[in-house]
Amino acid sequence: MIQSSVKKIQTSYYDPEHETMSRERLAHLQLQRLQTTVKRVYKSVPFYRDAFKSRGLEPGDIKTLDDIKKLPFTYKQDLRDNYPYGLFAVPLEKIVRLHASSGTTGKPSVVGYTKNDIANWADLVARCLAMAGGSKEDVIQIAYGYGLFTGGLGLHYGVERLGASVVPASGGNTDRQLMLMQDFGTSILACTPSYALFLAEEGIAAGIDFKKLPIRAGIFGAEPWTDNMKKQIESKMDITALDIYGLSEVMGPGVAMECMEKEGSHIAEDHFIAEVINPDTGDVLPYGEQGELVLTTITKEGIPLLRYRTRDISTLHPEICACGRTHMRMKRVAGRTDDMLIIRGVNVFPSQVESVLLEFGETEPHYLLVVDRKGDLDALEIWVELSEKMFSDKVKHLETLEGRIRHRILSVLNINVKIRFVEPRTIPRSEGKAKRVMDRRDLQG
Ligand code: DLL
Repeated sequence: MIQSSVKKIQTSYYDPEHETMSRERLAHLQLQRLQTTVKRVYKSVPFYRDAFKSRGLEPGDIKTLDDIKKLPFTYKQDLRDNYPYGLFAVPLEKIVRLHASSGTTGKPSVVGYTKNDIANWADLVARCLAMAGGSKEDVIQIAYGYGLFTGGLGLHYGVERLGASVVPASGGNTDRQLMLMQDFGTSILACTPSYALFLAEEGIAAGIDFKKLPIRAGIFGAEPWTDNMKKQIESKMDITALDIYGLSEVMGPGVAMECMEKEGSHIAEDHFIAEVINPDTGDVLPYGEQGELVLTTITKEGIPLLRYRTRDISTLHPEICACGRTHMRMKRVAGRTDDMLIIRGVNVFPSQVESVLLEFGETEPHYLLVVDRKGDLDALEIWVELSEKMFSDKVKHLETLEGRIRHRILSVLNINVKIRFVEPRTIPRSEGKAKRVMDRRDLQG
C-alpha cells in the first residue's frame, strides 16, 4: 500500500498473520498465553505467589480474559523492592541480557531477557520498522543511547532482524550524526523527538538541505510529544515522523507503534494485554476513556509482569485500523501521572503547554515549565525561547505575543501563567529524553 507523505513511503506487514489476526483468534491466543504466564509466575516468582495467596487466588481461576481484573497490579516500586533479580521467573543462567530503567532517584528497576525474549523483541521492533516503510534496502541510524537504556540496543536488534543496515550512532555528537546521515545515506532515523528536532535545526543551520537527502522517515519516542511537534520535525526534515512507545519494565521500544494512518499506536496485542484504568480507584475504564495504561506481558520469560502500572496517560481504541491491522491502538501519551503538575488545583501536562506554544509558530519549540511557590500558592512560569529573528524584534511585538500566548493558555488550560521569553539557544538541549519541568517548590521549603 502506498501512502502519500512528503517523500513517498511504501509500507508492508512484517508479520501479517499476527498483525491482522481476527479479534476472535487474537482473544483466544491472549487467553492461552495469559494462563501460561500466570502459571509461570505462580510457580517461579515468590512475590506473585504471595500476592495470589493473599487474595485467595489460584492460577486456575483465570478462565476468561475478563478474569485479568482479578490479578494484582505490579508497580515500579515492586521491582525496586525486589532489586535486582527478585521478580525474575527464570534462573540467571537463562538470562542473556540485562537492562535497567532510567530512574532519577534510588535504585533503577532491572529487567532480564532470555534468548526467546530477545528474539521476540527483535521481531516486534522489525514490525515497527516495517510500519514506517522499513525494508532490507534501508539504512537506519539509531541515535537513541546504547547501554542500560533499552532504546539503542532494542532498535538495533530489530533493524538487524529486518535485514536493513544499522548505523549504531548512539546518542549525542550532533555534528557527527549529521555527517553520518549525509555520507551513509540514512533513510530512517530513530531517536527521541526532542533530539530529532535539535538535529533538524542544527542541520538547517549548517546548510543541509534535507529534501535532497534519502532520509524519509523517523521513529521517535521515549518521551511525550505532540502533533504540533511532529509537524515541525516533519517539515524541517522532510520526513514522515511516527511515534514508537515502550518501557523497559515491559520490554523496551516496540510495545506499540504508530502506522502510516497516524491514528494512534498499535499495541502488539499478541504479546501484551492492555487496559486503561482510573489511577485513583484501579477500576478498568471503557475504551475511549482516558486513564492510566496498564500492561500485562504474555510471552515474556525473564521477567513477566502482571498488570504493570505504567503511569502513562492514554486511551485505547479497539476499532480495526484502515491499515488493516487489528491490534488496538493507544492514543499518543498525554503525559505521566508523576509528571503531571497540579497548579492551584488544575492538572497540567507539559505536552498541553507544548501544544499551545507550537500553535503560534512564532517562538522556538524549546520551552521549560518552571514551578515556584509564592506564599501558599503555586506559580507556573513558562520559559519560551525566541528565534534569532524574534529576539531582535520590536519590544512592542513581543509584549503582544506574550499576551496572546498567556490568554490562549488561560482559555485552554484554565490557569494563569507567566510567560518569560529567553534568548535563542539558552534552554538546554537533550540528546535523550528532554527535561521540560523545573520544580523549584522543594527548594523553598
Ligand atoms: O523509553 C523505551 C523506549 C525507547 C521507547 C525508545 C521508545 C523509544 P524507559 O526509559 O523505561 O523506556 O521509559 C519509559 O518513557 O513509561 C513513557 O512515560 C515514556 N515513553 C516511552 N515512549 C513514549 C512515547 C523507554 N512514544 C517511559 N510517547 C514510558 C510518550 C513515551 N512517552
